[in-house]
Amino acid sequence: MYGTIKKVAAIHDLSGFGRSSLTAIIPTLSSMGIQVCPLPTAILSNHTGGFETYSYVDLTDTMDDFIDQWKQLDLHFEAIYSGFLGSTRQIDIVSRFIDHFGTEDNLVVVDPVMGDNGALYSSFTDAIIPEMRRLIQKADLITPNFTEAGYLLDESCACQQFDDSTAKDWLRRLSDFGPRIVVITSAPDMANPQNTNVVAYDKQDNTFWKVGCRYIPAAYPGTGDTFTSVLIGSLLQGDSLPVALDRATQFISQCIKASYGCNYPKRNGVLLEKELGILNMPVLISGYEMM
Ligand code: PXL
Repeated sequence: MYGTIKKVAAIHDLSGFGRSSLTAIIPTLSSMGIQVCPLPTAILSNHTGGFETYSYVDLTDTMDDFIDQWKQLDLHFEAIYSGFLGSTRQIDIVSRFIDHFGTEDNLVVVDPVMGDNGALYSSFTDAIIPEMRRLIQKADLITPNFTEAGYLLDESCACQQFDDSTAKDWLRRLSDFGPRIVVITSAPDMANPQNTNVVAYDKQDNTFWKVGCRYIPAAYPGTGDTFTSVLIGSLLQGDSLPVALDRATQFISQCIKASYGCNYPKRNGVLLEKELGILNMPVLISGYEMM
């Protein structure tokens, strides 16, 4: 009889240096007892955030063959998780992947990776935005950061105007694209500018959640990938949405604090390997709120 390890199909790039995408996702989910099956979208020497140059091998042409093999193997995944996509053609491939491997019971997660801190990543043009709007229709759960949420909704919002009612409006409108659960990360906290929030909406239960943490003035590439990995791992372990949000937020805060405290270079990503053990400790819920 087979073991009972759950599997996640992870459709992301592999960046050799910098702890983003697959090099963050594989260790994080593996530490949580979940098997990652990577479907690579591109191979880079290093990620694109904070390095002047990078080498890039696009894998679009290899993906269909790869997927055909998985179809022949009749694989089943408890979750499908897509992130950084190297070309708009890849969006169609992921969309068809979801049509084939998505079921009533598994969790389809799309992280609409496009940008951060108010701008698109250097490898994208505006053409990615309507394509990503199309892809999120197929997801059960999406995890845009504040910048990506703004692009998806065609909204530019000054941080001082992002109050709870605006957050709820954005979450609802994003769920109108299709996903049952919407999570926005790095949302500004109007009441406490020294904090940042993760806000979330579960359309089926009609519940809104907020988890706050202290803002640290440092952006490390790959933290979105690690956050979403912990969120998925926690949900697959059977946690509720607010507990999963709480665990993911606490873990990322811990990674950022450990890295910031020793002045670790931002572009190297967070000191993930030092912190992974935390994911196996008893869960202490620190403070999610209903919004
Ligand atoms: O973590 C997001 C990400 C994924 N993949 C590549 C990136 C980035 C962010 O910079 O450059 C290649």
